[in-house]
Amino acid sequence: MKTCISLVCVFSMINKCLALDFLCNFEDHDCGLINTNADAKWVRKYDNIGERRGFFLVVDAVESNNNVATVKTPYFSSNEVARGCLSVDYYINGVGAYELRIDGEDFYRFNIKSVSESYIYWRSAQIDIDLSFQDIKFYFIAKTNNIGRGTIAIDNIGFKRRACSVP
Ligand SMILES: [Ca+2]
Repeated sequence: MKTCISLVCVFSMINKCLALDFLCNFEDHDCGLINTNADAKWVRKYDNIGERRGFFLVVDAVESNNNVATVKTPYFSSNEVARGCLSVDYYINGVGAYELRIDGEDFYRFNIKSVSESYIYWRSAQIDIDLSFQDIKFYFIAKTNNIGRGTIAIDNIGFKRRACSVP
C-alpha cells in the first residue's frame, strides 16, 4: 500500500512537469470545443477571412439570426500553478457582428475580454489569467444581430501554465 501511494506521488510529480501547452489551430479538428447553444453555432470551416486562409471557428451573423453562439473548451488543469496565459487570434467584422466575449470559469464564471469594434484584419490577444491554483475552462461567445452581414471568427487558441511574458 505504501508503495502504491508513493508511486502515485511520483506519477503526480512527473505529470506536473509534463503538462503540455494547449494550442488549437483548427486545421485538423475542433480540439474538443463544444457548442452550448443549438440555435446558433460556431462552425469549423475552411475559409478566406481577413486575408488569412485556413480552418477557423466561424459565426455568421445571418445564419445565427440574432442568437448568441457559444463554445466552451475542455477544463485545463492548473497543475497547481498560480499563473496562466490564454492567447487567441480573433476576427470581428461587419454590421451584424456585435461582440466577441471571452469568459473563464473555475468555481464561477467571469469575463476576461470583450471586443466589439469591427476591423478588416485579424487581431491577437494574449491575456494573463490568475489561475489561483484552480482548473479552468474558457467560453468564446459571439453576439450577432440581424441588421446585416457580419463575421466573427477565432483561431490559434493557446493556453499555457505560466505568465504570457514567459516563453
Ligand atoms: Ca487555423
